[in-house]
Amino acid sequence: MMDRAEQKSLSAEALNLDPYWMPFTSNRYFKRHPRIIVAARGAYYRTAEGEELFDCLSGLWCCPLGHGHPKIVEALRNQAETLDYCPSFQVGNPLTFRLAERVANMAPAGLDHVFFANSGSESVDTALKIAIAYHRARGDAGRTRLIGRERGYHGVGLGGISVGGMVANRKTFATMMIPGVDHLRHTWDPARMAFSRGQPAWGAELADDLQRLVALHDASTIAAVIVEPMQGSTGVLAPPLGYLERLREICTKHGILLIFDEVITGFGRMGANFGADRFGVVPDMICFAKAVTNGVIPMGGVIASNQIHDAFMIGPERSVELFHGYTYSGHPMAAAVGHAALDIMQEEGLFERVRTLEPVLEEAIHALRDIPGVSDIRNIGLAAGIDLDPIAGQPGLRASQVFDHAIGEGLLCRFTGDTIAVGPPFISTPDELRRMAEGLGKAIRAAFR
Ligand code: PXG
Repeated sequence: MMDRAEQKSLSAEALNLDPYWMPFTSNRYFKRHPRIIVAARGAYYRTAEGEELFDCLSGLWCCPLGHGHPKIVEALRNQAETLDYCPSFQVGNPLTFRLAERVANMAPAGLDHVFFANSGSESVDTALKIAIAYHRARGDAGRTRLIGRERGYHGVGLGGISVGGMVANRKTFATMMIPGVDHLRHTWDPARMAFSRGQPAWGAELADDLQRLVALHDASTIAAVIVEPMQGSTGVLAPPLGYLERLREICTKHGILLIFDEVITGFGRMGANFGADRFGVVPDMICFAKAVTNGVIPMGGVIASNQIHDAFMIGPERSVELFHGYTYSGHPMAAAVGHAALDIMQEEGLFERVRTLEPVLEEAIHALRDIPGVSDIRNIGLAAGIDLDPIAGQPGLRASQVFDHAIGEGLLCRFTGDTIAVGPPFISTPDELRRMAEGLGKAIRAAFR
């Protein structure tokens, strides 16, 4: 860890903040009120001012094993010395083959093929392209329509925003959207499911939206449906009981591919390998990213069913089966970190730990329900969302005030709109989860004072 003088040299006053155009950030506000993180260990960040902040969202859902894990540091160092890069086009390295095997082994039976990308957005665009190309490879090129869901987040690629359902990410780019996309309704209905613990009992029938789209367009025009098994970015919406099962049923009946975007739910967040395992529904493709490398080196990918993969393995042997891939697909540094991360998850029994922490988080977070201004609280796996009454005419301001107050409570939390989301590291202790919830409670009270 760095000493004080070194730390000060990284403080906001010592930096020119202007050149860096920050992503998904209010740049002008930030640069007048900068927050600089200089170090991280375990479940805590350290700011330039020396504050320790609990990592309430595991980075951006991507660092469930905590920061600075010695096994990951070692894997990085060794890999940088052994093979820092190698192309994945027409050559390969052993680590990436082994990681594909490992990821496929963790996925539900029948999903045995892994295509690597470098982010969630790339994994989504990859899955959508595979879906379209799959039908075409089978002589069913008329299946081009894609179906997403309101409030869905599938990254910021042009495919991802097209099937996504976040209005702010879509409205400016309307002319760039891919054509032929429909959306299912989102699954949140406060009148029927406010303050749900786990999966809401009502809402399976919302999946019948898909049946209506089939009736409208005919199944022969529909390539795929993409949903997050648990909607993360929109504020942690668990799937209603029976909903994913119903989607699966309709997709199977009509030859439509079902894609689960498991960029957040993959690798343990739901207390199982994938949301597919937790919810007992097997999709045709799974998108993953984030936790697979504990967020240390970017990596993402798509796990495809054997049926999808095998449909491409036709034509001359020397032909390229899928014209798609990235310079950094299957990057050996990412693969090395991926192995280390999966080792840690297994050795430290972290998915079981998530299952024991889930009721602790549930109790602690639902204890905030009577705070004036809290309109809903939901939780599933090691994740929870808290909705706050907005300030009239200024959406997002209330939650951003809570964010500021939470820093004073030693918490780095995440807000989107007027929702606070938490997805703490799997290595958190029950006490840390309780302290997090209490601190959030204080920050919410302060914002409504
Ligand atoms: N799919 C899902 C389900 C995601 O949650 C992406 C795709 C895109 O991943 P990349 O790696 O391209 O960012 C995501 C990303 C939040 C938050 O606060 C969520 C994400 C990213 C940043 C913040 O909930 N999810």
